[in-house]
Amino acid sequence: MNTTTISVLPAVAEALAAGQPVVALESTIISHGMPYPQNVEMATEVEAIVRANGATPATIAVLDGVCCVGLSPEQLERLGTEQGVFKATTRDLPWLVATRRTGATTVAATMRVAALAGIRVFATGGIGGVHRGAATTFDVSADLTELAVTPVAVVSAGIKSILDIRHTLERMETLGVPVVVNGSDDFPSFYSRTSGLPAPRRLDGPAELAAMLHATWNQLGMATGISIANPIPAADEIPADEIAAFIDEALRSLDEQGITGQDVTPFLLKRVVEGTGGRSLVANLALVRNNAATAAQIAVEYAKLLG
Ligand code: PSU
Ligand code: MN
Repeated sequence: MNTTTISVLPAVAEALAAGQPVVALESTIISHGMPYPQNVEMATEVEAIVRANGATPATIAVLDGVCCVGLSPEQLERLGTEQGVFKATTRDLPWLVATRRTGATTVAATMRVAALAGIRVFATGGIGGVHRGAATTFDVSADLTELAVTPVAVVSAGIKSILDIRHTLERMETLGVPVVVNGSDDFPSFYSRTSGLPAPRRLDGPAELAAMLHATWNQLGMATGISIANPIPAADEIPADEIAAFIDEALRSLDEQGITGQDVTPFLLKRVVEGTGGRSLVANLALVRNNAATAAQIAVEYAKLLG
């Protein structure tokens, strides 16, 4: 790998070389998923939580055409404040690298770069999925197709109900992506611990989850990603029926304003934060913290199985 294409922060490279646990973190959530300054505070705090749980954090972004694995505080600030940072999914990586541009990576692109660097565990807030109305718009996140082909375990709080959760789960089944819920029989819907849909499979705690990572890649030789849904802590949850009205309002203004393509998810996230007067942002921050801790604990247990 040409060093001008991918740059791994020394602390991350050392941990990887020593077989120590590393957790990847995405950057679309910083540049396009939350307002400033909460986005930069969140990114900084989440790295500290990963460390406190025994792993090394590696926030991923493309900066001036270089795929960066692990960022400095200045680089995090830049992603949280700079205008014109592209939202980068997998198909955008070659263009950003070739033109030396700057992009914040989605779950899909973060998985791809994490895998290039040898990182197997990744924490985020929510993954993308099948959008409501996808039968006519064809709008299905590349996060799902990336999960099918890239061996990284993604810890999220499930899928926001701005998406079609039932059809997202169907799609992941078709793509052969293992989906497991941590500690619950219900599939969570980001702000809520439930979605009205059952967990496809359930495991309880980091050791059991790490055993499934090991089974997937090391025992069965599968090359897929793994979707780990980690329900928001009960104290932080917004019940599904309370958030539903705000999500419906966001979807209505999406239609009215004719927003399509890559702008859909950032637009909806912003509208829900505005609609709830910031309450959804508080829940969002809480679930990201929770996912970072769980992901670090899984990475620690998985490293033991490999060591
Ligand atoms: N869902 C959230 N918050 C987010 C995202 C999704 O609750 O910030 C971001 C993630 O980076 C995810 C991306 O990978 O949006 C999906 O975008 P799209 O639907 O355009 O694939
Ligand atoms: Mn889309």
